[in-house]
Amino acid sequence: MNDPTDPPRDRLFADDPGMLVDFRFDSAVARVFPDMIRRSVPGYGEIIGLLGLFAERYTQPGSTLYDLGCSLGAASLAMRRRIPHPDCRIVAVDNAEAMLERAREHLAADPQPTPVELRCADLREVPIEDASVVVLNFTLQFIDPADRLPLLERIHHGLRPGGVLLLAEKIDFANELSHDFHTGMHLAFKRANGYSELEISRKRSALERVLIPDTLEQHRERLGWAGFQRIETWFQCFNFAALAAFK
Ligand code: GEK
Repeated sequence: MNDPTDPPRDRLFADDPGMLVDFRFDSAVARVFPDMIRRSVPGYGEIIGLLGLFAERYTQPGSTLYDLGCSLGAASLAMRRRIPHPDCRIVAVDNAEAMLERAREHLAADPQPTPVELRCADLREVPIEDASVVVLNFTLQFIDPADRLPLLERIHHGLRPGGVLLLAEKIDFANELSHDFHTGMHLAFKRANGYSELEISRKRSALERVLIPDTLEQHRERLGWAGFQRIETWFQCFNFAALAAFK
């Protein structure tokens, strides 16, 4: 039986014909987002928790942390719990007001002292300054491929020496066998989490032109072009991976 305090269940692609167009981060998505991402992205909860650990280790005194494409603020909340310095702040950015509205509520209910500035803006236009940690958690994949390198260059420029970019993405595979294996396992993960074939195929069509994944090799190469010195892959589950890129 469902606990009445459970987050609302994602049935967007089961019964909303409006979602048959391109995927949008609107109020319907914001309402079910925690359930949607947990049932769709293997390792999401683990990654969010570990972002807190990165913040604990890599936040520099007096610096700014950025959460770009913050959605409901999960990464900001995880980092805020473990930032070891009292004089830091977090800038959390999203261009979907419906997502930010809920992020505002979640942050207000959280007692941690680090200030979080929520900005409704296109993350491509937000200045990155005096940063020690920058998070792009499942967000770069939604940015126009032509804008990805300039964004990473700006992030690199805005990081202090020793600062880190934490990048998590859905990934593609150049090798067909690898592609089929990982996407097949992801499909099994979604089925096991209660999504029907219809929901899975409708969501795939809605995301087709909106979420464009790169391979891990493309990510590593581009991060190198942007100036990052050292790149570590610290998580992978099927076609989802997380990287830490150090300045
Ligand atoms: C999490 N990081 O829970 N400018 C600002 N925001 C954008 C842009 C843009 N150009 N494009 C997309 N977004 C979160 C999860 S979700 C991932 C990130 C997913 C925002 C968009 O509005 C959405 O909130 C977020 O990026 C992507 O750790 O839904 O798979």
